[in-house]
Order: sequence, then C-alpha cells, then structure tokens
Amino acid sequence: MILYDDKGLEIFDKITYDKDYYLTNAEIEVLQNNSDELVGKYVKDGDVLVELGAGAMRKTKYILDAITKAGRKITYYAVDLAEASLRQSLEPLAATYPSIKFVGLWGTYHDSLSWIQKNQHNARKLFLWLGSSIGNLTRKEGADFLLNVRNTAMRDGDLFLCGIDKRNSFETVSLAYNDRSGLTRDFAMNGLVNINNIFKYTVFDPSNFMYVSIYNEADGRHEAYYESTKDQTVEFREEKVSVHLKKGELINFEYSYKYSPDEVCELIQGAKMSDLGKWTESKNLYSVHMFYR
Ligand code: AVI
Repeated sequence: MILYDDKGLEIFDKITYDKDYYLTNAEIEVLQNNSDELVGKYVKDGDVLVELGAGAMRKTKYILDAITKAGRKITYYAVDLAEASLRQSLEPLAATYPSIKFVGLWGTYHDSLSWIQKNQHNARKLFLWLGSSIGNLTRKEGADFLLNVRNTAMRDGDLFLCGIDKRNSFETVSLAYNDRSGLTRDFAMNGLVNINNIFKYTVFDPSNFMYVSIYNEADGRHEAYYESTKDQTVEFREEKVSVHLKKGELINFEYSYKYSPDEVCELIQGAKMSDLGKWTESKNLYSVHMFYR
C-alpha cells in the first residue's frame, strides 16, 4: 500500500495523536473506560486473543491491563505486516504482563488466519480489529472480510471486537482528514514520493499535485484525492504507459467509510455474525462493537 512505507507509518502515528483526527483518541477513551467490563464479560482463562493489524498496540494496552487486573491467563497473537514494529511492540510486553503469552504473527491477514485455524482451532478466540481499519474497505468488502474471518478462523461462540467510526457531522469528519497541522496532507503527499521510490524514478512530481479531502456525506465516506495542478503527462516508463492528466483532474487514493447504526446491522448480517452490543465515548463519535459467531 503506497501510503504505509516507513515514512508514512511515522506520519500516520503522529496523526493518531492529533486532536483533529478524533478517531484514535475516541477509541482509546472507549477502551480506557470499558476494558474491565469487556474482559469481565468476555475473556476467560485459556482464551486466545488475535489482533489484526496490531501496529504500535497503543490501544490494546487497556485490554491487556484489564486482563492482568482480572488475573486471566491468555495468549495474545499480534498480526502485522511490519516485522520491525511487531518486534518492537511485543518485546517489552512480556515483562509488563506476566500472565499473558505474546506471539507475533508476521504476515498477511490471510496467512495468519490460516495459521490460527490450524494451530488454535479448539481455543476460544477473540479477534480484535481496531482503529477503524474497516473504514478503508467498501461496505461490501468489509462484510466479506468479516465473513471470511468467520468462515476460516472462528468457531461458534468466538468473538470479534471491531472499532467503527460513526457518520459524524460534515465539519468533524472534514477536519479529521484535513487537520490544522497539515499532517494528513503530508501523509497523503508521501504516498506520491513512495510511488517514485517503488518505481526507482520519478513517476509523479509531487509539486504538480495537491491533496484534496472530500467528505461525501450522502455515501458516508471520506474520499482522499490527488489533484493535478496543471495539464501533465505521467509516465510509467518500464510499463510503457503514459497517463495524461488535465489541470483539476482527481486521482482517488483512499476511502474512509463511516457507519450509521443501520449500516452496522447490515455489516453484521453480511458477515453472518450476531451482535453483542457496543461501547461509545463521551462525544458519541465512535464505537467499539462486539460481534460473535
Ligand atoms: C487507517 N485508517 C483507518 C485511517 C482512516 O481514518 O481512514 C487512515 C487515514 N487516512 C487519513 N488519515 C488517516
């Protein structure tokens, strides 16, 4: 994915601390306030937790704290594509949380789910998919993804915890993706630099593009684009492909879907799962949902 090279991950990490990008702080508030209840109700000794796209595990900390407080003995699998950040995040945890066994699964979701299915078939599992990662898939892709996890790696009774952003006001969403510090713009523009790194020559001259953020309220999705600031030709030399762009032409590079309560219901139905309820934070901007098979 062009956005998440090392530099992109570094900028994205800064975005998650930014006040205008409310999603991460909202999710942290939910987990900070509700992890004791979540663990009390849904985590038993011997359970297996599987976090998809674990990253820096900043949010998971609250669940791990609650597990330790409740004295539960579990195994925690962190799935991530970035080996270095997986090692870096996992290494210090064993000493902090002695009742939890930590295992890193470095690889794609697909490979990790097959591995879990083979090696942890009989354990009761709780999957974690936080950070509104579902938002970067279309609604159909999101439901299909959950259905695939359900079919390949879950047994009846297994749980799925999912962080989902709400259809918030136009102003709130627009500011989140066009923050006052310009972090999201830098994150987006780094994607063009990364394309040049991948192709090992200049495909896109970033100075000929600008970042455009549009919240499409009707469809409940934020749309991120590169706008060509002049008539230009972009060349993929080795592929012998030239693309002519007109001034003002838009190239979409990201969608961030937001969910109404009805859309969450459709998601659960599409995934053939059931709903166990949700937790929300004080501003009612973001929810963490518990589904089960
Ligand atoms: C990772 N993902 C959920 C973020 C989002 O909100 O769509 C990525 C992001 N793009 C711009 N800001 C954050």
